[in-house]
Amino acid sequence: MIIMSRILEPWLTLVAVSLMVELEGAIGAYAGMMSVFAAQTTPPDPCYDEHGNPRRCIPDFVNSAFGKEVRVSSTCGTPAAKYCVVVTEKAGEERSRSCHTCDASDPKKSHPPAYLTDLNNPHNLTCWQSENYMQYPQNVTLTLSLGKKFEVTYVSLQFCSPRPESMAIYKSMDYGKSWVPFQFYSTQCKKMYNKANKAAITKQNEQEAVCTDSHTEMHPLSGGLIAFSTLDGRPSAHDFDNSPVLQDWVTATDIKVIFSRLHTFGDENEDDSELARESYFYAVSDLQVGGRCKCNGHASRCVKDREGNLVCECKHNTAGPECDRCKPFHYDRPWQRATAREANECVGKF
Ligand SMILES: [Ca+2]
Repeated sequence: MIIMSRILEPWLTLVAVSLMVELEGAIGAYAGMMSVFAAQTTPPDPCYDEHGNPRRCIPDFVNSAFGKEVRVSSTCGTPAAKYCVVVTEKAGEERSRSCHTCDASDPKKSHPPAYLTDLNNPHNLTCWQSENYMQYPQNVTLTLSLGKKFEVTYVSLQFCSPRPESMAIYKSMDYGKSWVPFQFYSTQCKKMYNKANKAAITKQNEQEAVCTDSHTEMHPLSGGLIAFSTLDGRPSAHDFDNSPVLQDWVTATDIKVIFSRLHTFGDENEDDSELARESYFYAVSDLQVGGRCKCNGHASRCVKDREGNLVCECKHNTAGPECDRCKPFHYDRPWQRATAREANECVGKF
């Protein structure tokens, strides 16, 4: 035993030393990581300059739809149903269809609404899909609540099916009580939405939705995109700071997309209409709502409050979910939105 321990001792010492070195290395790395975290959690406050003077600050640009629940009026798979995808369509050639099953009870064959706002991996697209042949005058509706007011820059949809022949994007500013149109897409704007195709936007109608026949072609049969840019073509966009009309136009608490009419090859009324109708549905791999949490220039981020609601982390002596008023005892001048030049902080005498 004594001999054994003498032989073991140096070895044990060696193990102990190397363990110490490893531990120290780990602690060093850990300390390094901690200082990185510290630097991340306490950066200089973007709402104040280096002299402590207030300045405009805005939350990061995000896809505010990501991970949020979308309420959908029609989803395939309850009960399980066959659907077909047109796989070849060349001039003069027969269309060929590849058929599959949508089954909500089988994770490998389901196409739930959660697939609209999950992580968008281009190599492994996950698609929400409607029931077959929800054709006009039936429509299919997607409704998304952002949880608070956002300033929306764009709304985009990436399709797994052909893009719709007619669809509309609406927004709400009062959590879904009332809706106003954002944009219409249709090959027949006048007939479907009573709007002229590609009407000009002037300073007088900057808050009006436009209809366009762009991006309404049936092709590509999969992978097509619809991207609505809220400020595109609106005259005051370059002077957004001084345009209450456009500030209002881009503000939304909820987004609704209504698919009104499916593109078809015109074969759904033929003898084998059953098979044809199984080829027509809406399918979307990604719904994005790009924008910033609306804080009127008085907060650099939004956080969850005690009730779990998303709210601005207000600075400049402001308060309210959108920093849209002065906090108590700071009413010495009226509340104002911050601009690039002026923070317009609330002030009070003490
Ligand atoms: Ca997806």
